[in-house]
Amino acid sequence: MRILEEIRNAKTVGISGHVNPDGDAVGSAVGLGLFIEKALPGARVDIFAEDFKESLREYMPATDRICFEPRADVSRYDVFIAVDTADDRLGDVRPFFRNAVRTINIDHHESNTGCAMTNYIYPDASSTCELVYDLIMKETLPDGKPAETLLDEPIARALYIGLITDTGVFRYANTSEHTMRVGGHLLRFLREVEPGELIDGIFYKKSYIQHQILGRALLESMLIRGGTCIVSVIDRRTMSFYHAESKDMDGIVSQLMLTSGVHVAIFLYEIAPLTYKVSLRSDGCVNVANIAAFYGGGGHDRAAGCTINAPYHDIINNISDSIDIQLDRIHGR
Ligand SMILES: [Mn+2]
Repeated sequence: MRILEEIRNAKTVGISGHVNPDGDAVGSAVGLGLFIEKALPGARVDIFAEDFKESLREYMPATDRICFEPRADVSRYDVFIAVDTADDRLGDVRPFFRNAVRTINIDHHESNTGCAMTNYIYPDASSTCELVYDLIMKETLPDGKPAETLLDEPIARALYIGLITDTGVFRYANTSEHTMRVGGHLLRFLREVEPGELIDGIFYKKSYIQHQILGRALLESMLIRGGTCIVSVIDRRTMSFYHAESKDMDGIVSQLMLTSGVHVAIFLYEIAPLTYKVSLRSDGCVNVANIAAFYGGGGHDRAAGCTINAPYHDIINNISDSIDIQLDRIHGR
């Protein structure tokens, strides 16, 4: 796909990532939006996002350009671009996508089969931001110059944030040689903030509440399946005791996964009575995306999630069974 060809005559362009947006969803929307704005100065570009976490707001460039509510003054976009998701998780702006004259979908989720007229979906990419970078790099501007010349601090920072978010700061298996090259190139443009501060601020810093609830989750965790699987559950009472909200639960499953000997981590927290948000991590021996998909969720081979309505022991038993079935299949039992 050539992005500028796709949107050449557009007067209005809308872009949105998924609901409950992370650094890659916002970064890819902002990075692509700022790029299109520079490449097509005549076009109106609306970048949409749901509200996102404070630390991301602090470091994400051009947050004043983001519409946090759907707008009423455009009834039909010439082009609407869904990034880092299919249209099913666009939330309030989904009608804009469905109604648009042209639709484009840019994503790296394996579960996404392409929901737009033009799809640019590569599950091998670390992040949607990596894909946006690739699209920019292969583009030529109307005056014949490479579009690369439009890369600037805000575009690079937005894309870099997506890269560090989805690769866990270049740690996860989705980090390829290409990802590092992209990161290296983007790094050249970062001026407003030190890369180390950006990574600490977005990735490692936690609020006191977050540290407390993380500590509680670690304390209450259990090893199952002979120590190969770790499980932890936080119920609503515990959450309210620490004044913790859903957003404070981020990163707990990854910390559980850092336990020696563990191949799979399962973290549950209760979002409504007997309704649990389930996060799954794996070192690759089990495909947790399949398990999450079975319960109507999604994600990647090694990191996935779903929401399940059942007592938590049932959830853990069922997921543990699914893990056994997968392992048996691998070992040909
Ligand atoms: Mn992503």
